Amino acid sequence: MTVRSPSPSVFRPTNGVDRSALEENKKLIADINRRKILRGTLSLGALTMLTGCSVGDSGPIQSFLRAVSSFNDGVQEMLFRPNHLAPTYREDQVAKPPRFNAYYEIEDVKPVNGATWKLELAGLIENKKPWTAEELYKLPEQELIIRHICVEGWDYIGQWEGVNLGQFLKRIGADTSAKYVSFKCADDYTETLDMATALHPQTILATKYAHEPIRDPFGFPLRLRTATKLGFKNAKWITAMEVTNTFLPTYWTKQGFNWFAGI
Ligand SMILES: Nc1nc2c(c(=O)[nH]1)N[C@H]1C(S)=C(S)[C@@H](COP(=O)(O)O)O[C@H]1N2
Ligand SMILES: [Mo]
Repeated sequence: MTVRSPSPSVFRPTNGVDRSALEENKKLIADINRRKILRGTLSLGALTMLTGCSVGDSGPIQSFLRAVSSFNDGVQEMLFRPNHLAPTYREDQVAKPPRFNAYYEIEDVKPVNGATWKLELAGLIENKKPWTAEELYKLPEQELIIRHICVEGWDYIGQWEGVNLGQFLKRIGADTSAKYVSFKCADDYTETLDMATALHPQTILATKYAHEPIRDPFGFPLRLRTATKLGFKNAKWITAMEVTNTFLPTYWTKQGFNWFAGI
């Protein structure tokens, strides 16, 4: 599998925070604090727009963005409004097909065999019986027509259907007072959601796109879709779900990105 690096700095590991960048940008940080953090609207996208700097740019500004971004996890989490709904869209605005992304090229997607696939359950869950795709596709579906926003600078409106994650967590007897719901994927990607986002009314385990089973590149047979998070939080090709109080580093936090990644 070839690992893609469209904008090298995005994929470069963080070697700690560049303090000089922070010093230089003290005034800007103070400004952002006042104008954005207080309104709870700060995201990496907003930050890059504010600074007029692309996420692909290299140099100290990257470290600066990362520092402010990770500093914001706690603040964003505190300000997250559990029942505040993100915008939804009309069916005629839906992109067909959806737009593909992964940390590798579409040619390198390894389709998952829906007939043998199982969703494994772990951690603070009473009934850890694995689920087959057939069983999951029979659950009551919720529709979401929402915007997908990728930190690489593009977005699209998509129409998704699948079981509401909060309802599924209750069905399997998950401890919803735990801190995190984390996902493992067939391609070794991992993602973790805070429990408030997992229980948000616009978070689903998606099985369909535009009324058809999700196609291979987009996460067949099961992926996450949440309206309140950036693209990378939406794990595709999920193979296991764990309810836990332990924070597990994820693919993008290892790249230095903001974990909460709210939009
Ligand atoms: N398993 C897995 N899930 C993943 C990724 C990935 O590389 N592997 N990429 C993430 C990123 S960065 C984005 S923007 C979205 C893209 O979803 P889409 O292809 O349906 O648009 O999937 C996310 N989920
Ligand atoms: Mo993304």
